[in-house]
Amino acid sequence: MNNSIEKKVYKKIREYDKIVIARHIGPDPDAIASTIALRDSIRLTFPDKKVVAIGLGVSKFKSYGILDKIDVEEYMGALLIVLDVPNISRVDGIENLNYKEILKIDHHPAEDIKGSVDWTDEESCSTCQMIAELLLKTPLKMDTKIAGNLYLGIVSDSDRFLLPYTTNKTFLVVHELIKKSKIDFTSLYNYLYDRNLDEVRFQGYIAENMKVTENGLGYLIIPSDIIKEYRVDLATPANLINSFNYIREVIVWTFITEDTKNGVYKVSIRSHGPIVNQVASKYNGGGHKYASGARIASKSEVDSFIADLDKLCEEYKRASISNL
Ligand SMILES: [Mn+2]
Repeated sequence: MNNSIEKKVYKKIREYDKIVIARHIGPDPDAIASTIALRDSIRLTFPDKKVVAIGLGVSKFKSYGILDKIDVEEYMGALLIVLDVPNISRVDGIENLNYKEILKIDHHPAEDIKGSVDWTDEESCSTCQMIAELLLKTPLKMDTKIAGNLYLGIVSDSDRFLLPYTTNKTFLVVHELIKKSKIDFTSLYNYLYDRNLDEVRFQGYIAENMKVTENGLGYLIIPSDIIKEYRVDLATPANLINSFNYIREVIVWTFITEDTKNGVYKVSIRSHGPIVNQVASKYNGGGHKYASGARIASKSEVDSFIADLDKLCEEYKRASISNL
């Protein structure tokens, strides 16, 4: 493994007796699976180390494993491993933690977190792909549960190998993962794709009500009453957004969900062409070039956000026509 980044990560992990692993707020399967897989691998490899994976638990993700509650006193001076998030303000659960240094592993474009060991790979489809590489290339151990978690994180973040971040390396890593762990991967899909009828009906509501501009922006503002009426939760629109891919009339699409409790609009954005993360960062968000999120404080800002995205679509359309 020479002096590879994986080796540097491994050495840093080996150096510490106390390790806290954290990820972004509002976690997705990649964030949850990567933290739990790395924690379990460190526990398996170094039984004497104290290692925890923190952040608010999400009940529908409990099949990946249970997150830890910590006593911050006990983890004073620990190594903080930050996964799947580039900005410190979005790391879940580290407010009172007195850590010594940060080790960062992430596939988002770099922002303010700078790890003393910093592995940022924008080419990677998921953080789970990076953790799988780490486990395959270093003495860190893997069992069936760990491999299954990593597989699901990769499948989820790449949207079943559909998104452009899926590369030959993704398939190589998945091949090695399955070969080494012998996971029965088809039986795992139920954990990702199981859903109730309320959610399917809510997907129908979105399809019925999404507005599409002549520039190809699909958008929908979802009032909190509708969330209640369909018995889904505030995270559901974001979970459904990839299902609206491959609609001929739509090049960028966004769901804006009213969160009355926190007084914000939670926004998810996907794109087929225009790069959307700059618009997202203008509205207190960020993310990938073609998959971003934001949090908007007021209805008037929501309107200007929609106008900005529509302009982006218009420019994109004009540029594609002049390239013909
Ligand atoms: Mn991710």
